[in-house]
Formats: sequence, C-alpha cells, structure tokens
Amino acid sequence: MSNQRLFNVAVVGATGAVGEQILHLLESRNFPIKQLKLLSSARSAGKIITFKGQEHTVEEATPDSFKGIEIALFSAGGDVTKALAPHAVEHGAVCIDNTNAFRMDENTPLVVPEVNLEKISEHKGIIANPNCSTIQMVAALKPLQDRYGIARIIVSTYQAVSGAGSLAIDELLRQTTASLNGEEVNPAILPVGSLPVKHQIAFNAIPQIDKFQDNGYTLEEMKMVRETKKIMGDESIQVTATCVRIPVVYGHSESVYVELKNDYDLEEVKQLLADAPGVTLVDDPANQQYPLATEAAGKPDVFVGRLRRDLGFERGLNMWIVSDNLLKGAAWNAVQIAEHISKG
Ligand code: L14
Repeated sequence: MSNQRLFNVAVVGATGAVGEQILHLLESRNFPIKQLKLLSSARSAGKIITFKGQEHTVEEATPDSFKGIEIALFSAGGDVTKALAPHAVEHGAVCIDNTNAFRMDENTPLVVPEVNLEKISEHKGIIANPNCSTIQMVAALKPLQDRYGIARIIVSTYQAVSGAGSLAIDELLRQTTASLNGEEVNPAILPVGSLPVKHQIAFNAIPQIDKFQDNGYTLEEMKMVRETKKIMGDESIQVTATCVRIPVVYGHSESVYVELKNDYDLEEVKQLLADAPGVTLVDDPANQQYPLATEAAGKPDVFVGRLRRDLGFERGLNMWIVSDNLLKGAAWNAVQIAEHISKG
C-alpha cells in the first residue's frame, strides 16, 4: 500500500449537494490523494471545508486552477463544465463530469460501472456521469438485458428535490413549514425550467423536471431516453419516460415497465437481480417489504422490488427501482469511475 500511486484531485462544485457527497466518499473510501483542490463559483469561494481533519479553503474555479491536476470531478452545472473541463484536459487531467454537458458527445464515454465499465478506457479526457434517474434504472436492467434482451421500457419517476440542489431542499422544508402554519407557500425554485413560472412542491407532485423540449417531453425525460440507449449500447431499445418531482428530500423512486425479447421466469429474474453487483433485491409482498426512498437514502446500492409479470403481455415485467440520487445517482457513480482510473 505504501508505494500506491497518489493523485492530485480537484473537486469543482465542492460546496454543492453532490460535491459534498463526493468529498465524503473520497474520505471514507480512502481515495489515493496527493493534493486536494476544492473549487467553486466565486460566490462560494473562501468557504472552509474540513477533509480528513485538514482545513481546505475553497477557491474560485478558473482555467488556471487545473495545473498539475490529474483527476477532476465536476458537479457545478453544465456551463461550468463547458467553460472549464477543456482547460483541465489541456493540463492533463481526466475529468469525471456530473452534468449534462458532454453525455451525448460521441467522443465522451457515458459510464455506469456495473453496465459498461469497459468504455472508461476510450476516454479523451472527459468521462460523463449519467443522469441520476438513468443510472439507477440501467444498473437494475443490465442483468435482464444480458439474459433476455430488452425491447422496450416505459418509466415514470418520483424524484427527490435534492436532485435540483440544496436550494430546492431548503425550498421543500420552507414550503412544508409555511403550509403547516397556514401561511403562503410562495414557490421560488421548482420547477427548474426556462420560465420564471414556479409551483408548490410541498404536498404536491410536479410533472416537470428540467426544461421542456419542442417534442413535449422535458429534458430530464429525454436524458433518460437517450442515455439509456447509449449506456446499454442498443439504439433499438424503445424508451418513454415521465419524470415527476415529489416532496421527498433524498432518493428517486421509479415505476419501470420493461418488455423483454425472450420469455422469462420470474423466479430467475429475482435471482439475477439478487446476484447483480450494486443491486439489492427487496421483494417480499407477504411481509410488505419493497424498496423505499427512506431506506435507500445514505446507501450506495440500487434497490429493486415489486417484481410482477404484466397481465396482458407475457414478456412484460413491472418493477420498482429506488436509489439515493446523490450517491449512486451522482457522487458514488463518479467516485467508482475515479477509483477505476486510479487503479489504471
Ligand atoms: O442532468 O433537477 O444530472 O433533479 C439531474 C437532477 C439535472 C437536474 C442532471 C434534478 C441533473 C435533475
């Protein structure tokens, strides 16, 4: 262990909801760090963050921040990635990007280690971390794709507010208190769209995550459609998604209907999922056990349950998939990729 290679690591967006989880994981996983650089927007620069007992001052991220950096983890929004990741690459860093900026770029691998780990080696400086809702779905569907083939996916999501950042968490808590006190809720943050129109999230469900596209789908829904095909390596998979924000703080839940290409045995499906890496099967209706956001929060796994055959279509399967959106959906997937890079 003493001659293990150590890396100069930068975390861009270190003060954000995902950045905070990335730092916890680098710390708890004992990531081989030589020097750690914490970067943020000018607004958060100057904040002090303690890492392994040592205080670090957060610096404003600029094109010059990346001299000597070998691994850079970005989660400060797509614009920051677009502006700075090319400079980090120029300085020789491998960037692991949590934003939408490069996911569909054909030169950028889009990686969920349990699904397409081998794509990491094809990178040209940037590796994209997929959207949170997509990561947990494909991690659970991979063993079924390998065994039976997948023809079609219909997914509805029930997404936590933390996906939209710490301001959205504050917003849910503030609105909930206001509402319980009989005060005005005054929505200010959600949905994060292209218009200033805002809706109540406390005691509500908002069928919009990210901006609307010309085809009537939201960008979050289209991310699920496109990223699923790219990660699973099959453009012929039909995907349709409805993404909904609900008043949960941590953990996205998904109702997934999947049509398999070959006949399946339900008990075998359960066994495949029970054996799948990074997946935990929680499927015991007799004891009312199934995945819950409250149980998934704080854990790295993807939880799967409510497995049942479609009543009309023999090769149709319904499932319920839950994971902590800030962990497997973001920080943990990114740190898994970083660990693979660090091991060469
Ligand atoms: O594309 O608001 O990685 O919950 C995922 C979370 C976009 C925002 C992404 C949210 C983000 C989304």
